[in-house]
Amino acid sequence: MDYKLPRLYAILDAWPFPENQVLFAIAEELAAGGVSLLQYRNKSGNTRQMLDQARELKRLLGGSVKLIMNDRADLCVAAGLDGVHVGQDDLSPEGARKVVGAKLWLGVSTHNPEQLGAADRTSANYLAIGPVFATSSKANPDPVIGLEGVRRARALTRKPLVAIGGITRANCRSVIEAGADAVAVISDLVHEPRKSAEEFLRILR
Ligand code: 3NM
Repeated sequence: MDYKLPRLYAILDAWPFPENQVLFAIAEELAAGGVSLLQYRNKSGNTRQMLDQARELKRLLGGSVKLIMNDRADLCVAAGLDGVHVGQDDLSPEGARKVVGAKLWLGVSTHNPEQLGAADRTSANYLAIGPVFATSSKANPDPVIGLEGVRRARALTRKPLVAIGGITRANCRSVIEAGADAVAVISDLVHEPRKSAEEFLRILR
């Protein structure tokens, strides 16, 4: 299995889009714009809704886009997605690994050097660090780490490093230059998904 990350890691956050139609249209636009790694994130849906939405994403995009389930290793397996991403309050990385098995992708969110160091010692395939900049897409975000935080994280791990939080087309290049392998983005992709994805990928080429 190849764990090389594309520069752009799109996150599809379900809560602003109660209509499935809209959610799936955004996902398809992202794929049309060149997104090849997409996380499905739903902090408010019930389990059945999440399973149904994840299965539909797989049906629509499964051939061309790697699909990662946020938080829920069980739903990752049930929907046949490509991996799971866990945070500090979810199943532990090794707990999630037991559920998804050796072959699927496992990502772990971290917010400071201690968490990053601990996650580096797990079987995670990539690590996320953030928030790099201020974000309004997450409830109760951890303190902003800035580009300096990305540089510190880079020095602490050889695993692929994803930076997240407040990343836009305007600042993404500085984040990669600080040592991140990829940027994960919610809000700066959502309004014109195809055009924004194309622009991110052009800037980060
Ligand atoms: N996790 P936007 S910041 C989902 O710090 C998430 O781990 C973060 O959204 C972390 O691109 C964040 O709109 C929100 O800022 C990212």
